[in-house]
Amino acid sequence: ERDSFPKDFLWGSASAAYQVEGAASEDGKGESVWDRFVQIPGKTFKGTTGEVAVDHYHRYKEDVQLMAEQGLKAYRFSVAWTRIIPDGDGEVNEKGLEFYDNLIDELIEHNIEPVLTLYHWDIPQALQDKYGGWEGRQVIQDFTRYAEILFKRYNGKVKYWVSLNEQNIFITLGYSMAAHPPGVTDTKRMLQANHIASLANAAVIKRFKELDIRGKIGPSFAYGPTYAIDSHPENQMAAQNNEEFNAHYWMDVYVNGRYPTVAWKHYERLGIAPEVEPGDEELLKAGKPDFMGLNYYQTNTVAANPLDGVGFGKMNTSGKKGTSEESGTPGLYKSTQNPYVERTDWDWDIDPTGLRIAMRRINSRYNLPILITENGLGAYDTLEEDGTIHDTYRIDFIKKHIEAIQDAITDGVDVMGYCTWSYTDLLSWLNGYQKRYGFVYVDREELDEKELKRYKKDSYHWYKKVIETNGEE
Ligand code: BGP
Repeated sequence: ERDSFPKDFLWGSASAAYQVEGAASEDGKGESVWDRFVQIPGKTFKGTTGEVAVDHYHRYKEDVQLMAEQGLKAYRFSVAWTRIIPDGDGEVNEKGLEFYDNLIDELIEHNIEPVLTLYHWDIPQALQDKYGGWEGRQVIQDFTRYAEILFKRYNGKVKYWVSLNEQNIFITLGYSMAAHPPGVTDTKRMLQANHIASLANAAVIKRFKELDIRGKIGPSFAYGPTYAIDSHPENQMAAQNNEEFNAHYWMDVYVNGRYPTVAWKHYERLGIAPEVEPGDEELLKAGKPDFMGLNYYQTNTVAANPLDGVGFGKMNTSGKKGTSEESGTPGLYKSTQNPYVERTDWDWDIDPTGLRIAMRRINSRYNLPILITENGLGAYDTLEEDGTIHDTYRIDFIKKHIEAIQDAITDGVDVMGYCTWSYTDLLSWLNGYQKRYGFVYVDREELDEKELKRYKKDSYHWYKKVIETNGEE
């Protein structure tokens, strides 16, 4: 017998500005690092960009209408910094704010709780040029100023705020595989940029408290538990390493304001630990989040990796099963294939139990409520002639993950809500538009006429029932 979901559970869904909005240079919007990065040949799948995306900027009313009809309780979206302050630190662009005023009002009018993400990877290009973006300490002030504008404007309207989305992903992919902007491969710079991003994260949370904003704030962290391939002690050690270096290294800082000892000593030994200045630790400690936002997609399975072993390997961004390569950190761990789970066409392990484990670990190590800010299945969908999409695989995926959440609730974990990734189909940063996540199908074939017609998938109707029955469907 499982416990029921709390009465006020937030059944939601999510998106991010660059992935849905389009209107990349409309109404005074400035250029972000992603607007620039996608222009570099070979960086994204077949050169896809978010210039038009799914045109949410012009169709937000239609999209909110679909949400309302479905009974959605919460919608997580991000604000594009470059709409609000086009060059990052200069004039405020009223036109950009108006878009979010309208979106938020529309949501509230339809009883949908807005969940606002301050930063989903699109730092202004001007700040990248000026001081290296996340590598410049000035970003702490500039990001706080931007956040403060939104805090004050939407105080009382928006009750749930996400500070940084997946700091671990935008930093590691940006500085260790050159896969995200700024397209660098340099571990020392990565750790330094990361430290500054942590300070910026803490600074906005601290400001939120000082301003006494009515609501809750926390980061969204990409976490999937690590398994060892078997019980060999060295493989167990590899799994422990992966947890320390890829999870505690961030979450410990968010919650306790300090780096985990093992990873810190390791980086110090290599001479690449970040430069901590006086006052940093105090700031980190002052920025404790109200909840942990959890983005969960998959678990990792690892084995020991010798000092001359594999480094970063190729990711599968083509959607051709089995094309990802082994990857790891020499001396610490390397990825291996879990023989017990199925994988998606992009080689992501499908593992609902991993979500329950993730939630229990966060609960016992950090003792914070959890808001699941992303979870979903990227897949190929087929639009039938009659306008239906039979995505039973997605229903199956989400259903099992909801059960895992209910198990975690039964275990005693405090969960505020569940946002699926994503609401409509949208741009997958590196995988183009063919990797679909939405409840709502967007037909990009008709891009020429800028039709971008929306169709309800089977999962749309199914999730409606989940919401109606508070998760008992
Ligand atoms: C998360 C991001 C999202 C989204 C999702 C799916 O890391 O926060 O923005 O993109 O992953 O990933 P992908 O698009 O690579 O399939």
